[in-house]
Amino acid sequence: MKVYFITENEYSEFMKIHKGYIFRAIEFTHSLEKSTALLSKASVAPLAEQKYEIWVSEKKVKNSTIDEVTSVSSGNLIYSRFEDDEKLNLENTTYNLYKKIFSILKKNNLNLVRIWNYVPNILDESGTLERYRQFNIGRNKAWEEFGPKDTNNKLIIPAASGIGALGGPLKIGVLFSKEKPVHINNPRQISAYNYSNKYGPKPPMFSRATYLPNVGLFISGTASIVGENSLHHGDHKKQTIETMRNIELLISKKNLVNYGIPKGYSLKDITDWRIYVKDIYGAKLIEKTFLNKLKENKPNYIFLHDDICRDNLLVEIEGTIFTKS
Ligand code: 3EB
Repeated sequence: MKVYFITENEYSEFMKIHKGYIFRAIEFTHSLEKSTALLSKASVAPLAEQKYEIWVSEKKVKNSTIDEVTSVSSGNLIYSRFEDDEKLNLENTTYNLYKKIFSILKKNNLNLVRIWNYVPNILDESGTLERYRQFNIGRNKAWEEFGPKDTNNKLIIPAASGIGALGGPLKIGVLFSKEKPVHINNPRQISAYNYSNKYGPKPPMFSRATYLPNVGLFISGTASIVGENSLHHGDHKKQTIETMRNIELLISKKNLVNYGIPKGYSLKDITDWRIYVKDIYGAKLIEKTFLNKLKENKPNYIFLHDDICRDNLLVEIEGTIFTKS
């Protein structure tokens, strides 16, 4: 798999060239439209000319509908998209979408690799509870009731991102695999599913990364959090450095060896990045700090403007290391 970030001008030619091999195509847009069969629309504003993220597979892909859910498969991997308008409330919508995810997971004997949650108006607290917290209650409830469990009866929790969207339906993208992945946490950070109730009545359900042998390492949305607390309030530069430090340790040999993974990685191994920036005025400094850290290695990244799930977080960074077997 290879991930490309492309501009409006390049889009139609690119799709023509790679026809039949497109595993995942996302447009980051100000619009609130529903996704179409071949193009996911994330209502997240692009900050640079690159506004499409396209995953191109080496093998021909198969487009299908699994239980009315738009899905694509390529070898060991399956990607499915779930979206729904909020009929009752966000908690209930989240619960129902996750219930559906778990039913497909079990029926088709799949594993969870990585999840992207696009939560409309994530920080809004005009209702009973901040919307990210409502989302977490629904997600947690579905997980407790229907989530996958290991042989010790412990919940299996994959990598994820939980980010804001400008509006529209709740959208969830799920990467499944036929082979068993390994879910990884970070010794600098409390596992998100063990966060205290300081951050909401129910914790967010995700691990810090997921490793899928012969495919790659999927790094969750990572922020300037150490332990469970946000560090460097108001400081774009320091939050970026702290975030990169978290990723560095997460993917290092020192951490991965505890999960039976034969080697470690460094930041330059990350094949594609997403950077979410809360304030446009902080974008230049965040980008400079990010590029500085990678030195001579020119990263493949997309730069997005988005609310992050805690008001004091100014930047969130995620990435993937696609390995060749
Ligand atoms: C954090 O570390 C930052 O709710 O699925 C990162 C990745 C974050 C995933 C999610 C939230 C989620 O807590 C926020």
